[in-house]
Amino acid sequence: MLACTQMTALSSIPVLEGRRLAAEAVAPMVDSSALIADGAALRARLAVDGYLLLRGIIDCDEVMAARREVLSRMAEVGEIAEPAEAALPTGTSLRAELHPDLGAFWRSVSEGPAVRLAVHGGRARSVAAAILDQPVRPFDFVWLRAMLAGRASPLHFDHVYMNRGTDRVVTAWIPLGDVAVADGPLAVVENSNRFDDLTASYRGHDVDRDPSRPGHVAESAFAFLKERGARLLTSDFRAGDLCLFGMFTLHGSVDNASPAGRVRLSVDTRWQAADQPMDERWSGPDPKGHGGKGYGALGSARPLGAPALRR
Ligand SMILES: O=C(O)CCC(=O)C(=O)O
Repeated sequence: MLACTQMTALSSIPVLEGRRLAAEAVAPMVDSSALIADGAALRARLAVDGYLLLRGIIDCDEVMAARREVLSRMAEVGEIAEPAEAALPTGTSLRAELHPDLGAFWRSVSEGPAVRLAVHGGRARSVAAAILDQPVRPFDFVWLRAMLAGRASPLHFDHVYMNRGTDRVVTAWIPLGDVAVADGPLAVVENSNRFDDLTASYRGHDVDRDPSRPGHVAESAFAFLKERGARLLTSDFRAGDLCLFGMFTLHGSVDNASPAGRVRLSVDTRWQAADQPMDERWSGPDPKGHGGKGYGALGSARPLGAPALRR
């Protein structure tokens, strides 16, 4: 039974590709928190909606400790002004001078003890186990993102980046702190888990084996949504919230349009069935990542303000 879900109005209409969406092109994600104690209901809801928004899953103190840990490392390299909690960029960066191995620096931030506790801790694990209905293990690699005002992630399926192990993988998107719509949170395309033509065209694509074809939807998101008659779903996320989705739910983020210019922090992690093979790019003590570049291939591993990367 799929009752007990909630929709809360969005605090603002998201901006995408520098333009505000039409009000009718966007809607709030459904809040499925009421189903948390019922694994079968969570799985059924995920199968229907393609995502699960679950509020207050991770201990808020743990999330805020992770946020402080990341911001203090970015303040150390001169990118975030003091007090670092405000997450305001200085407009300059000493990251490349102080840490010529940018991948090693971002790996050290991503492996910070507070970050790891928040994103791989017991609450996140037990939700992932309920979704996959068996014991789970996380990818060792985590995607820590520091998104400047004006930035967003393009629409994509996760499958194309991580399909060398098993298909039994779920993504967990975790805001490090409150991320209101204006801060540029995660967004999913409504019903995209049922875009069978698109799933068929991306299934089996591996962005590292075939770099000639991008992993993301190359056309404008505005045109894409119009063509499909689909809405973009997002939310005002609070510290402790979690959004889960499968490998074939189209998602990205909306523009960080923070009036204050605040940096948006989040981590996306992956959980998979523990008894299944793992994609070798994302496992082990020093995951190889895309093209063997490890954390160095992540856009956020570059000095804050460096041009965005798209794959
Ligand atoms: O946080 C973002 O901007 C994108 C997140 C994402 O692509 C993911 O969670 O897979």
